[in-house]
Amino acid sequence: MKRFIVINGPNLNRLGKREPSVYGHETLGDLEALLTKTAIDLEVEVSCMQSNHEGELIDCIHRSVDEADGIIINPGAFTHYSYAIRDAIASVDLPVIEVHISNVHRREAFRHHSVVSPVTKGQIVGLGLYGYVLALTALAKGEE
Ligand code: DHK
Repeated sequence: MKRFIVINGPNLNRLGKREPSVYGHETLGDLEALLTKTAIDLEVEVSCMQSNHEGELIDCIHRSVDEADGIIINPGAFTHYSYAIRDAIASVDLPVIEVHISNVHRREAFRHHSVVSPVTKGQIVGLGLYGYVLALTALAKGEE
């Protein structure tokens, strides 16, 4: 059975409490439950991690080489400036899909640029938690 890792970066543990007009009312637990249900429907395995620490996110990306067939990542604000996370993604030979809950292009200018996008398979923005469902579906049904 294919196995996928969902990695959420800084402040995403605050989902549900954090700026609900931007990120919605659902919690990280709600997201993980949604992805667990989606994985059952898709007949794949999913595991989720969240960290507020860049190095822990990088370690998880590295470990995924041995543990997963693909990665879904929302690097939070690291999206916009972490060359270290970008390089970690580039170092693993796995399909990686970048997800953002909000439509970053409608927000502050610093959110318009992602330094990780050039090393990902694709990017989904602005579709709320459903973006993760779409990413998991794409990886589960993809050829890679
Ligand atoms: C989440 C964050 O924490 C922000 O720093 C990004 C992203 C946007 C999101 O929409 O999921 O700018």
